[in-house]
Amino acid sequence: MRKTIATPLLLVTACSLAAAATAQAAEWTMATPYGDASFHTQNTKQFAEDVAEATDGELTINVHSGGSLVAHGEIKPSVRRGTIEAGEVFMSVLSNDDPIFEIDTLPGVAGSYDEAFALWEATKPLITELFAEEGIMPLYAVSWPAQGIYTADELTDPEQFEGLRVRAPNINTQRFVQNLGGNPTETEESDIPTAFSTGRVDAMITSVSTGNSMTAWDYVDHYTDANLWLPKNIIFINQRAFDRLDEATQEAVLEAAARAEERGWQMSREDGDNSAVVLEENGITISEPNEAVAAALQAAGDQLFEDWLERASDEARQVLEEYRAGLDN
Ligand code: PCA
Repeated sequence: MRKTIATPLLLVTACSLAAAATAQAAEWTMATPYGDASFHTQNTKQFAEDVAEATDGELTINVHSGGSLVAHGEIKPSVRRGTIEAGEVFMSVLSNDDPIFEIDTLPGVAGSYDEAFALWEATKPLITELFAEEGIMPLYAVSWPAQGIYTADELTDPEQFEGLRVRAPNINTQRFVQNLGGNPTETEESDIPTAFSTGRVDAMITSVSTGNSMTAWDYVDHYTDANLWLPKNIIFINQRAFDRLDEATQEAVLEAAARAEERGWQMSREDGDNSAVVLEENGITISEPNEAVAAALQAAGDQLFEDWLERASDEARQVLEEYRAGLDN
């Protein structure tokens, strides 16, 4: 008799304790368009693990990779609405919001990791401001290795660009291809194999890392290491979701983000070196552009830059000037 009374009481106590605990603990959903083979996704998953560990499970971030939950173009709107709490995108896909977001896909602005990082530092305040207007907070950004051109044959003559169907990851790269006389198609990273195998594209612009994770050797034989630019992924969260966390948890998120940024840039360098080796091992030849090709890339890049200057806001142009002045010092 006693037993039957005691059991429900115990259950009630256990349930209310559990309820109290879950009222405290938060669970976030995070979406990234990149697959698990990408060092970016590995870094992002490590970030989520670091947060869970530092907060003792007070905040769990579930990372959905490869565009499995939210399509690339919907990630930022979803974070803005609060449908999901966190997201990662290729920063330059936000160029319709403001040209500042595509500053890292312009040739001649930042051609090394150090410069790319300086550019991120210089642009971060303006980007933070623009995000804040939408209730979004940037956490960190990580560069991809430099972008180059994958083709079936070695690029030796700018004429080869004529009508070449080139896969590009954003609008700015499409413009660049057009300036070269080619025929661009915007394709998500995860769609690269289909784009080649269905004959939609003959070439692509991306990094050695993406060439490696998308097994470029199945479709092309050559990589022109043109060092076009070093574009970034940006990782951001919904401001209200952040404000709902207690102070210690907020701090843990920011600390883990700072570590993820540092680790990510290092991973990018290492993955770039390693991927170049893997590409060659799988039969891709890598070379630098010859003089004629370099001149064509330069002209197409100059045009791209001029057009950007016209689109950019005064603030964005000023940020660029400050960044350049900082490099000279
Ligand atoms: N990989 C991604 C973005 C830049 C890169 O190197 C892509 O090609 O989609």
